[in-house]
Amino acid sequence: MMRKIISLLVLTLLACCIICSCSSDASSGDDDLIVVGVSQVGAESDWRIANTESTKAVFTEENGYRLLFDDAKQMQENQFSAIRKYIQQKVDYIVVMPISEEGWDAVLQEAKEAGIPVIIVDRMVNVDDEDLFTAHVGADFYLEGQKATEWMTEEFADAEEVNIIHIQGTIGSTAQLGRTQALEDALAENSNWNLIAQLDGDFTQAKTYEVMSDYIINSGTRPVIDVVYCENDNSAFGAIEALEKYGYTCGEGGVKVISFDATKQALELCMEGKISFEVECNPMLGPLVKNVIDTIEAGGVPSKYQYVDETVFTPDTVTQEIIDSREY
Ligand code: GZL
Ligand code: ZN
Repeated sequence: MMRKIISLLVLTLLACCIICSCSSDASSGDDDLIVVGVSQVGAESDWRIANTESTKAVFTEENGYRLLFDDAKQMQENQFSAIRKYIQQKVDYIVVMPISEEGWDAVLQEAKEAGIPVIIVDRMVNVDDEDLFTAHVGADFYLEGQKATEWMTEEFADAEEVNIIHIQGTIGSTAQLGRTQALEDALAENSNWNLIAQLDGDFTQAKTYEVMSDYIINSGTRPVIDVVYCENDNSAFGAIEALEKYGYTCGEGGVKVISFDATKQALELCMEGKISFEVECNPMLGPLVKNVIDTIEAGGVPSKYQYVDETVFTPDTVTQEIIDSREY
């Protein structure tokens, strides 16, 4: 008798597992929504938050989508598990904002074998086979860096020596690699430019404040700083906080802070003169990603690489009107 009850229990349990596993199949939902699984880096910066908002704003039920969203909290492992979860759920598309360039071949191969198109957004992946993704929507980070170094070349054309502190973003991310390469190439071109420190600010205000403060405190004699090249705005906020805490002024007659992203808060600081040069990096990529998916849904082939146009700002060009009109 007991044996019968146990086997009945096991059978019921088995039946439940089968039912719930297929109901977790996203594409078998009872609607004809296009299911998009998004793996986002995290929420490390204002830029990232705007990028997330731009993505959520387009993949709505009214637009015909069901959005599955995962915040990886800046850990690549979490991105891998999110993508594998989406594959299991048989989503229609996978969108990845990769935290760094390396390590993606295996998980993207699994998505390819599952027949799920992958769209890479913002930063890039460095994979052997570029067929592992359908399209990349992002920016030219080296060009962004070049815009900054061209400004530096003009700004310091008559300077004897230029002492530069370089605050890098998340090491290994395309944004860091491109913006760093541009600065390092310009350093090689200008023998009177001195890289007095290269610090990892990880794209956050807190980390940059910490490494910048440590550098100033442990420098012994007070360092002469002409430029702080910050690879994003949140790093610039942390650098300015530390510089002012230790008696430096930022702007005309003081330290020239360069930054990337052009968030509203940064443009306010630029208008105040505390940020001397601001390179826009556009986070509003949601519509471009939706356009890629809509093209595929309509039977078309999206262009493989799509860059967004981006501009620059200085204290002379930024106005309150520009700031008020910005989306992020
Ligand atoms: C750039 C993006 C960078 C931003 C940072 O496209 O990857 O990551 O510049 C963000 O603010 O953290
Ligand atoms: Zn950009």
